[in-house]
Amino acid sequence: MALHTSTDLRSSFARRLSSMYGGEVPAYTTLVDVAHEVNAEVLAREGSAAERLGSIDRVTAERHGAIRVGNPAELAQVGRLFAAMGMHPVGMYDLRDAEPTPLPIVSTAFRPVDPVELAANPFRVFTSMLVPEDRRFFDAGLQARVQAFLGRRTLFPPELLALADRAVAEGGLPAADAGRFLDLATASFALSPEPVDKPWYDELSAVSGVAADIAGVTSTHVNHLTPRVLDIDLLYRLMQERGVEMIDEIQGPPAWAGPAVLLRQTSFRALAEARLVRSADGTVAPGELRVRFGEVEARGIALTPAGRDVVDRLPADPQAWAAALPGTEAGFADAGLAWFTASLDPAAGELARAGRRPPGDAGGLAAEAWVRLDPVVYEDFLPRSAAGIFHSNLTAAGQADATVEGAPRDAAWLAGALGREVHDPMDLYAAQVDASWAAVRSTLGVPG
Ligand code: OOG
Ligand code: NI
Repeated sequence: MALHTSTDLRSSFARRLSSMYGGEVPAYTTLVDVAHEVNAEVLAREGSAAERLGSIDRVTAERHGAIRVGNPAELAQVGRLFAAMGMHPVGMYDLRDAEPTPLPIVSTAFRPVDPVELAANPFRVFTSMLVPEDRRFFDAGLQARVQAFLGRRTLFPPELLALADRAVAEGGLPAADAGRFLDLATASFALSPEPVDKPWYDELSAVSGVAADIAGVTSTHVNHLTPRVLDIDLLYRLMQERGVEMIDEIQGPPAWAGPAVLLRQTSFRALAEARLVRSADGTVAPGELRVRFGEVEARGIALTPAGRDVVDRLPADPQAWAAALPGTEAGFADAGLAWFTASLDPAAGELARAGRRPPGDAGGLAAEAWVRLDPVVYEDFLPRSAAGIFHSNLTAAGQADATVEGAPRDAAWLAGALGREVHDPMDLYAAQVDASWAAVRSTLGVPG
């Protein structure tokens, strides 16, 4: 019997999570409906240009999730789970010195790294881990209690992790095991009906709302699931018209006249959800928590390090962008500011028949239309936007003592905790572009 591959498991998991989350948070379903409405409108308005940054099928199915865990052991288990779905850690985001609100977490994103896998299903999960060792947030006593609490809980049943390891070792799972894997994986991210221990939750909320969400409860859950939209400004207006209160702004690049780059995101405010709450005297009563929110994103072209150097310094002001950057894709390509893959231009055959010889340089090959350039979509996240989204959705701002030394955490540390390589996003984009040029040069017989 055919195995369910990592690609199948990733697509099924994304769908299952989406239907579970839609049941838990009905506003998410509204957001997905409006996103689809907007995408259909952009497709009708722009035709094939709307698919320049991904097919409408990919964009319609596209989601990112956000989850939060407490310690390296839990993070390593998340790594095993996502490996079975062909999702690998990419990038390290340190939100502990985020502006305007430092957060006691470090994060990575699990996602496919192969362009073919991204095209098949680009599901990605922004995954944050608490850093209770960081003295700016936790004193020694609280650190010890947080670690003990986390040490006592089990987020993922051993059967699930064993199935995940088997899927990796055997290149997939037979149907029945795949079904069981998906059931257990999805259930691991459901909101728990367990009463929340109020004094403990409140103590952690005083440090940070994120600390309480992570270590104040005995299980983990999806924080949000984010659909991709082709016109985020339109979506923002439509959601407001439907009476959904959005955060004050769209995070990331401004709406400007030039090409869409990187990532623009916005969200609606965290919703009150019914949760059982246990008070200090032991009584359990219905209460509510505001943690989970709805987010939507628009993706643009991935920028090179040179492009990031320019853009990361710019204010979110369309005029400043127009003054500092070229207004077209070709301009970005010429200036080396964004990533583009190369492929044989349909006109190349005619040029060859007319007796022309392809030039050796990349610029000439593109200018003379031997080679066409296609933008590489930004597949990652932006720490500043992530911090902004966290901040606008936290009820308690929390506190950090900037006068003490934090705990050092970097990508190498994260790789050690995960027991797997943490890919550098820029290396992935560069490798994809290099491979495309090597292939097209070999077809044209032009040495690199
Ligand atoms: C993650 C926030 C960051 C994004 O899209 O930048 C994020 C979280 O709330 O756990 O999801
Ligand atoms: Ni998000």
